[in-house]
Amino acid sequence: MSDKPLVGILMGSDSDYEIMAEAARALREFGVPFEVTVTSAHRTPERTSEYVRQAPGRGIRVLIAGAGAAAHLAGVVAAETTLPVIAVPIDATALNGLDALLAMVQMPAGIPVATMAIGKAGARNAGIFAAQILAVADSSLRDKLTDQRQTMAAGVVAKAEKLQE
Ligand code: RP5
Repeated sequence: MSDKPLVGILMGSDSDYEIMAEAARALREFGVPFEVTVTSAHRTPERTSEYVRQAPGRGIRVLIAGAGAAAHLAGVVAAETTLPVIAVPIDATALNGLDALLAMVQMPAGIPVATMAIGKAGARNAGIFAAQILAVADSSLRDKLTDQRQTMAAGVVAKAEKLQE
């Protein structure tokens, strides 16, 4: 796998980082190179647009976008590219992330985003899902994903057995 970033992790604010770090952690576990940037659909629309337009030329193959509140980032990103876009709703307001989830999941037909769960589980799954997309054309990455599933399953069995003690 190349050393150049294959996945771009975008977030609307640095306040999203604690959650979005889970996506980075998952990609690191699979050895997938990534980059992280803060860019907002509302506060920095031109920066967002420029990043997305340049991404394929720099080797980026998958984009992950995390945002809270009126979370238009993933949709705006998807509007600018045919790269796969994975959305992570962040719990940033009194609505506990439901606002972001609905904004991200209700894309109009024609501009899809793959919306994950709210918060850390969603961010981790975004990282794993990005790896799964890349694994379609990378058998060694596929093997790592299979190993991770087996490790996870073994962990569940070990915990179940411990409950029997
Ligand atoms: C969104 O607004 C960001 O993605 C963040 O989740 C939320 C709050 O941003 P800050 O006010 O903390 O910068 O655009």
